[in-house]
Parts: sequence; structure tokens; C-alpha cells
Amino acid sequence: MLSKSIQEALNKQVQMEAESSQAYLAMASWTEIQPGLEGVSNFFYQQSDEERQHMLKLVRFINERGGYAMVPALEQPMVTFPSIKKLFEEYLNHELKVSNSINDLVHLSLSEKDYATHNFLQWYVNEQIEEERVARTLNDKLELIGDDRSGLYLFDRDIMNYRGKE
Ligand code: OFO
Repeated sequence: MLSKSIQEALNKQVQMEAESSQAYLAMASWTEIQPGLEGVSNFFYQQSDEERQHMLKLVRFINERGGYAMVPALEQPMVTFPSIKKLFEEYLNHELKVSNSINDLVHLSLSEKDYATHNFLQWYVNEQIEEERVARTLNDKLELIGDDRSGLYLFDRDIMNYRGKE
């Protein structure tokens, strides 16, 4: 059975995963209408789907443990971006924020001796390690590319290779 505070914190995480899904959907849509960024757009469509899965996993867990997962209201995410570089910075910052939030949840579960939730959260801890790695790698690549248009062409072509999953 979940304590009230754990239930609330897990529901906040539901909201965060839903917001991640929306934020990446906005990135997918914006890059889809820019010339030559089909690869980046596909990448964010997939990221958005994954975040929805992360949200659902939490919803099912909360309900399974005797709580109630409440579908949250969402704010509109950033829908236009000054540059592709800024978009990827935004992506990395977002992942760092999510990692912090997962860490806080892990801390709370330990302080309340809720080992079932603690165990459940390990999947998210590992997922965030991977997602931060991918986001950092992509930011580093863009830094290297600078204003080189052929570099950006290759970046778009190869972006799926940096995911390290599939
Ligand atoms: Fe939900 O995995 Fe990153 O944010």
C-alpha cells in the first residue's frame, strides 16, 4: 500500500512524464516542418512515445499498489525553437530535470522504507542514465558540427544510431 506522500510524489512523476511526452512531440512536430530534419523529427516522435510508456508504467504501478493515478492537466510545451542547437539544449535540460525528480523519489521511498516503490524506481534510474547519455552525446555532436551544413546533414541521417536501444 502506498503512503499518501509517496502516492502524491508518484503522481507528480506521472505529470512529468506526460509533460516530457508533450515536449518531445512539440520538438518532433517543429523539426518535421524544417527542411532536411526528418531524422531528428523521427527521433523525437519516438522519444515522445517512450515518455508516454514511462507515464503508463507509473499509472499502472500506482493503481496496482492501492493508490489512484490521476491523469494530470498539462501546460503547453515550448512549440517553436530559435535553432536546432537550442532545441537539443532544451532536451538535455529537460532530461536533467527528470533525473533530479527521480532521484528525489528514490530518496523519499528509502526514507519511508517503501522498498517495493524503491525497487520499481530502479528501472527509471537506469533509464535516466541512458537518456542523459544520449542527450549529451547529441549536444556534443552539434557543438562539433557548428555551422557546417554537411555535418548537420550527417547528424540528421545518423541520429537513430546514438540511441543505444532498439
Ligand atoms: Fe521518462 O525518460 Fe527521460 O525523461
